[in-house]
Amino acid sequence: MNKRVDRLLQNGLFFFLIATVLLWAKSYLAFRFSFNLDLENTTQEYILALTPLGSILFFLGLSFIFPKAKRIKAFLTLYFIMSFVLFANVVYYRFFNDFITIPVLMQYKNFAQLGGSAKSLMSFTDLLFWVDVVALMVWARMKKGTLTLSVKKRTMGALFATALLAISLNLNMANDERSELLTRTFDRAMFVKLMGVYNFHLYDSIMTANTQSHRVFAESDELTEVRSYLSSQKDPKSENFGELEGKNVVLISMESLQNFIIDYKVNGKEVTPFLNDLVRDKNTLYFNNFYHNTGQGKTSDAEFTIANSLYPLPRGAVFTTNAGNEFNATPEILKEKGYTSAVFHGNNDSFWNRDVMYPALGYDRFFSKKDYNVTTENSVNYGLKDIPFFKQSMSKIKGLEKPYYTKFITLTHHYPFVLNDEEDVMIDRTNTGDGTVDRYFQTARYMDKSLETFMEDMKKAGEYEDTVFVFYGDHYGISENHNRAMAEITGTEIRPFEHTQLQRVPFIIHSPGLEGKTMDTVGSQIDVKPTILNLLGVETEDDIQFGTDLLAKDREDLAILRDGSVITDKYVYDGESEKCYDKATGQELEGSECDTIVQKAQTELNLSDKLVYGDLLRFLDDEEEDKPLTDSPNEEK
Ligand code: GP9
Ligand code: MN
Repeated sequence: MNKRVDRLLQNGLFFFLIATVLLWAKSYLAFRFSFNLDLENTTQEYILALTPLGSILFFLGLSFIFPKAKRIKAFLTLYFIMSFVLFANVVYYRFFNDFITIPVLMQYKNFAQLGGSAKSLMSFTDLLFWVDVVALMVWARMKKGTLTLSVKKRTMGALFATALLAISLNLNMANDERSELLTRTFDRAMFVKLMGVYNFHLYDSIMTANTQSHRVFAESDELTEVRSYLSSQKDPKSENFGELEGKNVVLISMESLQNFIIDYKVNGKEVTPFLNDLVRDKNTLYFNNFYHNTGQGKTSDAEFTIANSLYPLPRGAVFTTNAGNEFNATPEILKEKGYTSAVFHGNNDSFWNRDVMYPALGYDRFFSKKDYNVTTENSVNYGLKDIPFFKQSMSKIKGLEKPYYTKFITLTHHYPFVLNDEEDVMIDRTNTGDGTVDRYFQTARYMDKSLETFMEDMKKAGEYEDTVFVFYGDHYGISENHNRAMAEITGTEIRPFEHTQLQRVPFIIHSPGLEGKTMDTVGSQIDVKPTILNLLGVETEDDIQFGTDLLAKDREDLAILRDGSVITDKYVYDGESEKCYDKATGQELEGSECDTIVQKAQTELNLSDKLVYGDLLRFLDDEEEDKPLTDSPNEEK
């Protein structure tokens, strides 16, 4: 008996098959329980179970390419890599509710800095992901010398044939479920649900190569295509044109702040008392139907869209993937009007590739971690706490030449929403039992306090009167993974309708003398550039931009989100579930009712992507050169 077991343990094919089954089971369990894939029917259950098999057989089978003596080592390495890919996706998903893509991986610097966040995303049970890897290594070690991965050619053929069969069966079934799966690039969850994580990475690699080649082959007539689409759209102008001409601008990126928090109370206490007063101030324009457009690039995507009025990309952060592009961003435009521009942020300058991207956007100065006094006492989580951050920024902003266009990026209200000092805790936690949600209110309260102190300091320093303050929430802070707790917080079940509505972030423009009101016009971060530039009296008619002036009367109510969701004054369409709702009642409608707006969203997102991938704005200079000289307003006579 023992001998038979022993012989089995030395059998390469047996080793291969056991490993395949282990990895298959592990992958299936991870797909099923670590990702929230919204399985709609039993066919999708079967697909999910089948989906890892083909790719596992294929990738592990690659070990046969190696010489016999090295095969076991190659096999174990491949097994380890696949396990690692799976594990990395599981951890990444816990926070980002998304899968890793190559462009995101290239931002490895960000991963290295995740520190506290990464640790809090892992648990002791994660060790289970590695039990099989260790077991196989021990097995190979014990049978070293006798265990070889040599199989008959026929067997090898059978293994690859099975792999091929499994993959094509998978593709067929996936295609029946979703016909345009491979072309709908923004829907990663759908892809993983129907094709699995491993195939997703293969697909992602091909897409990345494709993107790179886009730039090389892009031609200037593609810019004409974008232009003609934009000129076919209405570009209304507000009556407020030039109302804030010559004023300083202070943009404030409010980390992870969603709009539902305005006026929200915990145990009778307001979470954001400062913002609640500010939105009602007579000199404040407050937009309460304003959405974020961000994708995987989070804070940096919001920065990108606000500066350029272009959409961020469906994969990766445009700050990292396309920092070499030509842009026509707000700081650069304002420079021509005599503005000095600067960014203030308490984190490393390389985070999100900002040190490279800011000069490309036309910023003159970037005050980052190295310009601040950052100690363990005055930092938490990602870095310098918001209150000392604003305090220390005062002397820097006072030193800037006027008028200035500045941006302050807050940090403390970032996942996992932790405070490390009793003094910073100014409100109770909620008690949904979901730690992330419960802590969210405490860090939001802290950030609100920091904004209040900043505003007071600006007043004291005499920097208030001539300045326009623009506050925006950068992106959601609480992902779909917390729907149960959020249902408790909002008092209603979170369907795709409510989920889309939760993507609203506060957008506030405040300036002494500005005629304030609350506006329920539907808009998004893409509209910030034209809105601000119009207020400052800067013509943007010829600019290539997808947003419109939020203050224009005959403007179309519209917000297109990066996942393909669309919101108008009538409809809310959720891109992920593809469900259409009545905006006023939240009632689900026939999908076809949303067809027109879905189409428009697709066209706009595709054109914007084409523009960024192809670096099409570089052709603007050529256009300029083609114009007769007398057209140039800057011509020196
Ligand atoms: C890091 C800060 C947070 O510098 O902007 O980035 P996020 O994770 O929100 O994109
Ligand atoms: Mn952020």
